[in-house]
Amino acid sequence: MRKLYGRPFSVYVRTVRLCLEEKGLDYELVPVDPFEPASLPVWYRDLHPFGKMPAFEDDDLRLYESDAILRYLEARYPKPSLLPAEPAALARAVQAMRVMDNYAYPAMVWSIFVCEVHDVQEGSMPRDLALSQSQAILAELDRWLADGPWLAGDALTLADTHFLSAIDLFAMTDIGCEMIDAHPAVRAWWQRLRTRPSAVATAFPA
Ligand SMILES: N[C@@H](CCC(=O)N[C@@H](CS)C(=O)NCC(=O)O)C(=O)O
Repeated sequence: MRKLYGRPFSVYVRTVRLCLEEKGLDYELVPVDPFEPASLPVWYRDLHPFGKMPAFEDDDLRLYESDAILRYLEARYPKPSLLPAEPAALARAVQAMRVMDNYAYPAMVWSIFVCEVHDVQEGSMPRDLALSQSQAILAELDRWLADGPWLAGDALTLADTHFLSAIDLFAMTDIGCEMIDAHPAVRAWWQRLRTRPSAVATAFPA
């Protein structure tokens, strides 16, 4: 039986859940919360030596790092395919996923969403910088969406599902909503994505 360890509010747990749901794969979500280190069972260090979420098991295979888990799922359960075969589209998908990790996650999630919604004083960067990074990210999404309805072209890929949570959380702030509204192609893509059964099934808890 596949087991995914983590909590439903985590961006990186959700990216794996979205992949599992899109591929129609059953799994058990085992609740461990690295944000409450005292609650972490001792055995969790065997699954994730760095104490983050998610960790994943498929029979005897144990993995951590969401990208490794996603690559495994894509290779082991190739239907439906969630990464393009064509080299340029594959590169675009991978590039979009790294833009989410390296720019959207720190700016949109940790510096705008967390500070505004959880009333945290200091994000991972100053607010002005986070807003200009967010603006650059939305402009890139717009540019990519000029080539097709999904971030890497004609078909939904892991790039779309990986990006969804950052936009969902950013949109929970007034400024995020305003900025998304100023990018109609991004708003339409987000609407298409967030209403998919996989997105509804893994929506962040209220
Ligand atoms: N690069 C890791 C990132 C995992 C990550 O940062 N997880 C966050 C939750 S979304 C976490 O466990 N944070 C707990 C902490 O930093 O103490 C991956 O892709 O799996």
